[in-house]
Amino acid sequence: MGVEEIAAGISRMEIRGAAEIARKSAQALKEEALDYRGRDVEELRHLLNRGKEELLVSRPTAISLWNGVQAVFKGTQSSMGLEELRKQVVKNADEFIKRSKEAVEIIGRIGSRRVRDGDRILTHCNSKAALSVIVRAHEEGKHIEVFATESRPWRQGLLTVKDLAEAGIGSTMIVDSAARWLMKDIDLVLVGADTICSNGAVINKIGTSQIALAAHESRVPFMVCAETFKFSPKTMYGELVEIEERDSKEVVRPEEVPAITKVLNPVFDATPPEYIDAIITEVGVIPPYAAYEIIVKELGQDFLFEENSTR
Ligand code: RUB
Repeated sequence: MGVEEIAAGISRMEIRGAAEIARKSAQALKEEALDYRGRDVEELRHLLNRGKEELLVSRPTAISLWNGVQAVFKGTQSSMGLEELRKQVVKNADEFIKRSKEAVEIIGRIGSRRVRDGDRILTHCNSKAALSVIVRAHEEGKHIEVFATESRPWRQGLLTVKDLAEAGIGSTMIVDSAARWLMKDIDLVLVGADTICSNGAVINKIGTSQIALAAHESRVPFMVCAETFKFSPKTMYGELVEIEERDSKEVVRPEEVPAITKVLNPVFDATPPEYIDAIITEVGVIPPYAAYEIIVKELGQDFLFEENSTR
């Protein structure tokens, strides 16, 4: 699939989840480079930059997408010839995709150590990183009970219960508003992340912060499972995270509400670091306050000063 198709698929939510949209975007840029039949390096560079712009606007909140695209452009200096540029883009994309898949596996291994036999776990939306921890704990023979929120309006909870069933794990689905009611019976909350800010705040599916608040109130550990490419270098330089607002028709049909009624559909929210007990990454379990260090060590800061890098 080309850049246009991938960007459209991401916008329409056919391709979703912070890690997957980043991997598919890297793959699309790689294919753009491989499919180029011309002989003009500047033309290829232009096509790749145009593709990057198109992909970046397809879903504005997840920094994973931005980090993935940045990774593809790493080391592509203006002095490069056509074949050199093509090779570098392909190499970068392959490396990013490989490393991002490995990260999910490592997060599973590290995170499962925090799951005890008999734990009742609550998860929200559909995070492959959070599921990796749950599935690994199950494979290790821990008897766990899993509760999944419906996650309106897209009902990603249905994907989660299917993913769990495929791994042989039975689960219980609840409506989003039942999360606080259920919290008295929960031992651990595990969620994913779309973006982690330099102050440790976590941006994830709308409703995550309410669950974190309820967990905090009940003293239930609230942990975020996230690869290092979910951390945002942009926030280190003062940029705020744009919270995507989608079509209100995803929530309700226009004819179902009075004409003077507005319907809002923000799809992500921010959970402050004080409600987060730990972030499980592929480089270890960290407190949210260590986000700044992860950004500096794992993502570097130099590229922020490159041309167009803050897009
Ligand atoms: C998905 C969502 C997930 C994160 C992390 O939202 O909020 O929790 O993206 O997912 P949407 P992963 O369905 O709107 O993309 O761990 O798979 O990267």
